Amino acid sequence: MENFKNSTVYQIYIKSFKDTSGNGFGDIRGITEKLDYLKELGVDYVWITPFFKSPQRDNGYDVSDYTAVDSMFGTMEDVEELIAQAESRGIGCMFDMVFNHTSTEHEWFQRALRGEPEYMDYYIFRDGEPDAPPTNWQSKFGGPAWEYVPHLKKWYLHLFDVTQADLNWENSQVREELKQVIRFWKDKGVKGFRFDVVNLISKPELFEDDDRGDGRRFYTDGPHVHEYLKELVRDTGIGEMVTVGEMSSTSLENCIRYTRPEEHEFSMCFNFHHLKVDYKDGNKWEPKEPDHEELKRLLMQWQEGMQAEQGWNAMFWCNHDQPRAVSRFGDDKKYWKESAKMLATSIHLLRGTPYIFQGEELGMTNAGFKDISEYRDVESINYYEIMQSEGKTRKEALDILAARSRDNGRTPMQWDGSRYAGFSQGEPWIGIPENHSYINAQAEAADSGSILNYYKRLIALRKEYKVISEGEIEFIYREHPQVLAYRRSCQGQELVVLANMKAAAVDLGEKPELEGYRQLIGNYAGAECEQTLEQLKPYECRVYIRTL
Ligand code: TEU
Repeated sequence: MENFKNSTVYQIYIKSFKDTSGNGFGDIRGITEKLDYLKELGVDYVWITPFFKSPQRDNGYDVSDYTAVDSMFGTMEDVEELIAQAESRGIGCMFDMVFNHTSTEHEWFQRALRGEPEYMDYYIFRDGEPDAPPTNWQSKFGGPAWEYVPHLKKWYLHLFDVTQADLNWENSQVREELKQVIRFWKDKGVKGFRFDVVNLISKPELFEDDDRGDGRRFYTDGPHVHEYLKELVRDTGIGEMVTVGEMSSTSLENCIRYTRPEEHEFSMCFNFHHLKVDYKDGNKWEPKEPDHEELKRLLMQWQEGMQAEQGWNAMFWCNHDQPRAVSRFGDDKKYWKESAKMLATSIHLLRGTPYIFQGEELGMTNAGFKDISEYRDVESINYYEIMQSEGKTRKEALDILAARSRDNGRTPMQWDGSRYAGFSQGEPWIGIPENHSYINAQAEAADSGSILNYYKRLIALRKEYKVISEGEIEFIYREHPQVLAYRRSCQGQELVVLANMKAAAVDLGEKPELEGYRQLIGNYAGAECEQTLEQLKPYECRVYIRTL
């Protein structure tokens, strides 16, 4: 069995995990300090978001030197110590490779700006007049995707921030440079990699306008992407390691190719379709209530589609770009514990490798920011202006940010109930929700019914039962509008998962077939646990198992 199938990955957003220096920013030593917590939780890998040299315009996703550690996070020795300490606890480190673009402060871009042809060809420069960008594409963070450089009389492409220039993967020299980066970290003992927006690396031959300025169809899963990934994997020998690609606006067909073993690309990939069910008309800045039927339809489609072709999913609700799942798909007040546990159960027991984003295991909530001065994210700050320029009031824009901003997932890890939540001795770079008085690792470790202890159990079950990591999946109650339900089976082990995704109690309609099963885990305990088989309480989930 491939080891990534029975593994659980924990994502660390370094800036907000643990600060050991007191400057308000998390650091590498902070991660090392908390390795025992992670071991106790039971995770196999930690994916650490970028700590490489960077001007931090996009919190490290704007890298100016791929093989140097940014001094704000520590030193190379700190990184080596972290890798060694993690390994001694059986935890593998996965580093985050941001290869679609570099910071404009990267030496390559600086040399391109100086007009060195060799380095200009590292990026995507196009001729043009100062008032006519090559295409009308919008950047993902708002505004045009092209920036004019007067002294070169050329435009460069940036799908993200203006300080994140897209690399030209058509240039084999660029591909060689990036392979060197992988070899460098691999030699340090890293066990896996996450690849940022890696399905955007292959740009089209011809750059054309789009009716709505949305260039995605031209560069998403682009013409040579599979070829480039195969080459990268082959030439760096990372085929034996755990690799995960972040795939933006991708398709099922492509994700099958990115992950099926005989393609020799990645172990697994992230897609985001299920996290758009609360976008009106696909627009992140037009929130609506989550559409649970659509959520269920998408999960079923991807689970079945990937299974049919031996693809493999990375399963997740949260990351550093997303609002907190319990606030978004659950109820972070009345049914805080129940809904957090239901969300955990439903995703961890699907077919794929589960990812936990720091604090998710505590049921951390959205930030609750009320003023624009509390936000730090470049995308949020840009869209605050854009939304108002498009006619929204300040209040409306702030309400949308409160639901949608990436900063919701970036507040400091809540270690304890003290002033700065045990994250730092000094004032953190971004605010901490008041609920850290009770939503924190210390309090939850001591409470057997906590969300934290529930996660520990789920992670442990994955190691105990092969059916969780390897079982086939089949959905049941397919047409039910609010219950996600499935059966997994593997070599005589069978598992049934029932999850009520909403706050209203619900009837299943007909009794589940549970002859010979026993309950393995569930989110209602003790006296609350009296159950009729065909009814589920608000956000209730139950898992049953039998061995044939
Ligand atoms: O994110 C890719 C990405 O496109 C989204 O998650 C994006 O943040 C969101 O859709 C905007 O609405 C990756 C990283 O995870 C993110 O932090 C970086 O900002 C981005 O790439 C650029 O490197």
